[in-house]
Amino acid sequence: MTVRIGVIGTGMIGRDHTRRINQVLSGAEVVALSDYSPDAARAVQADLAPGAKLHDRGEDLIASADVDAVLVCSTGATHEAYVLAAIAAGKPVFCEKPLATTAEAALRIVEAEAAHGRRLVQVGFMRRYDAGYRMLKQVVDRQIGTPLMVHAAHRNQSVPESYLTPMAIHDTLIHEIDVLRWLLDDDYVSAQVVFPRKSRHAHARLADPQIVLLETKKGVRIDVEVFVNCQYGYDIQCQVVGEEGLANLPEPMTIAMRREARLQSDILVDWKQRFIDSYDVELADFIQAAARGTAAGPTAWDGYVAAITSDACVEAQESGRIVPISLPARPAHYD
Ligand code: ISE
Repeated sequence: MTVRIGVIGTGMIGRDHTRRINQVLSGAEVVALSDYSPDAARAVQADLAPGAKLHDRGEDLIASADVDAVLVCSTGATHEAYVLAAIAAGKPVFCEKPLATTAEAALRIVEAEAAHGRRLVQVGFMRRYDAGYRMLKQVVDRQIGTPLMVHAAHRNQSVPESYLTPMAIHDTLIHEIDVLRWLLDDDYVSAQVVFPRKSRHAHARLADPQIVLLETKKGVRIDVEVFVNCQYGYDIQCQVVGEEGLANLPEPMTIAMRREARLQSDILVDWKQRFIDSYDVELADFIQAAARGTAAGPTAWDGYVAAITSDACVEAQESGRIVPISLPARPAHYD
């Protein structure tokens, strides 16, 4: 069976996922496209999906009888409405992070999925599919004893003027929020944000870098440096310290060169390249599940927990306080 997919939002990642579905993966085809800029959708149609139908409104794409499953890659503020419409139509939906921009909105999605009675939502937390994080998880689960601390860093080379202080949480830290609770099989109980000396490369409305301190239910202490104008590249670090050992996330594969009296290797600059393989694996997982009329991987519940945690982190940014995080009980169907 070929899963007929409609993509809403054809900018950066929507374009890339269309390429992935039509040129890299098997089992699915992009048959419909929609973007608030019709020119952007038309360009993706011309370059990557000549057979796809263009829809002015995402809602019409979701309702279309030709579409079996939906990818929501539009701007975060539009996610809730599109995901709810897909659930109402009974269609599997892959939603890029964040699932929604507020915890209340994410909860509405969780409740709608529960009322529908079958899993339909996969959230685009692709790091869980990354080979490096999967290797790290095996070691953390079996070889370094009980985890005690995590030291992590999320560094972007630079960000545009439109990237503001809270986006360090909603847009950037959100990946660590998800992947670290998966890695540790734990949940968060508090968040604090401290601000080091500001980089001269950060614009006026962005505090950069930031250090986010998280505490988990099991007592693990986590520090994540978020530094989105680090200048030198896109760099993701993660070190877990356990009772009997320590484990690091592997560096991306690269050639070590000896040249002109220097030992050197390249560092990536584009975040889309860093996890390119995991995007392939996450979408393959979605396609397989969608062919069975359901969804796989990170759940709407994971999206909801990430939203609650993000909100706490933003409150911690603004208040300077340690903000408690409390979660309702996880509905049984997410176990
Ligand atoms: C972007 O949206 C991402 O998802 C990247 O992984 C992250 O590094 C970047 O900061 C975000 O803006």
